[in-house]
Amino acid sequence: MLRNLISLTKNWVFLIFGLLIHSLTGKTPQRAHASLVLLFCKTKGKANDFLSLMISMFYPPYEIEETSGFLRSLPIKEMDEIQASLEKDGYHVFKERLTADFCEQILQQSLKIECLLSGDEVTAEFGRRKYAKYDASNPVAAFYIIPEDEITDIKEIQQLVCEPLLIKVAQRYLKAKPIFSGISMRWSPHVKDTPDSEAAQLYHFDMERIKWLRFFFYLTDVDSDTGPHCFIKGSHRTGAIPKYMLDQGYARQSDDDIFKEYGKDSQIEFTGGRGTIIAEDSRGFHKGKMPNKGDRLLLAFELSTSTFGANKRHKIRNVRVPQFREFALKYPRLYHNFDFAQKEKL
Ligand SMILES: O=C(O)CCC(=O)C(=O)O
Ligand SMILES: [Fe+2]
Repeated sequence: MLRNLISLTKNWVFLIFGLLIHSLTGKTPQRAHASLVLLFCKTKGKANDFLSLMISMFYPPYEIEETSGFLRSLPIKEMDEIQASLEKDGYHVFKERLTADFCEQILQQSLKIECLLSGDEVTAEFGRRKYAKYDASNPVAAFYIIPEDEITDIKEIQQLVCEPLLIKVAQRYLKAKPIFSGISMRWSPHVKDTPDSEAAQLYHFDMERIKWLRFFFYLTDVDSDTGPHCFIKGSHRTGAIPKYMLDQGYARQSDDDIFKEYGKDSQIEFTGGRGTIIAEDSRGFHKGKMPNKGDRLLLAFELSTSTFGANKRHKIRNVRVPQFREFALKYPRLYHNFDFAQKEKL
């Protein structure tokens, strides 16, 4: 009991000190990020709720009038429904999709880029970093990670990071000004018959930020065999993860343990055609199901209330979309985690 209290106090001190350093330098000391994870686990999420309430007082949502996106702007009733399902279930699948052409443009560019090979075997085998272009006819790794600076240089991706609908949905959920972070794009081919831990094919919760809403975009058709993203309904809520699981910290969980705890019915397997957009509070349990055949190209990013946590900034080498430039001037906090190249300084 006393040991617990001492540990809690110590971690709050590290966290508050880290927040101070972060506000001065933009960087989070590793120890402070570790304290965020530990306090999430010890308080079943209450620490994050408290911190995000504080942040939302300092950074209340933007007034965003624009309806200039390529996704339809939604009536207030529909926005309320999305908000309610995010709060209750932790996810929302949008009725609107990216067009096939939009997805194809991104996919084609992903094939030209040298990806970082990843996966349990790759990590063990190569040790050092290894890069290769994705070749669907001969995949050699469970995970092909497209380097982040290449992703942010793609025109269509820049269109997505100034898409008013996504920003509006996120800031309603966060109750604060959102910041784009955690941009990733990965090919997950079928290469083996056991789920890959490195490739996020086992259940886990994310904890890179204090509060965030993560968006997933399917750039290929995804059915039950080609690696759908999966989520445990309601597991994002405060108190929803049992103590014995939280006591393991940031650990991966087996399907069996997850189903024992939540029941198999609480698992949502998001199947959907290319262009499907999912919003999810990924502090709840989620994974990418191991593909049994074919492959999946997934784009993801989150909108967070603060960049405190993982020190992962994004570079913008070229601004390719006029609305992106406009938004960067008008809503600077959205791009607080982006470093614009000198020639693109706004
Ligand atoms: O590949 C997936 O569907 C899961 C990805 C994931 O865990 C994440 O983006 O946080
Ligand atoms: Fe994750």
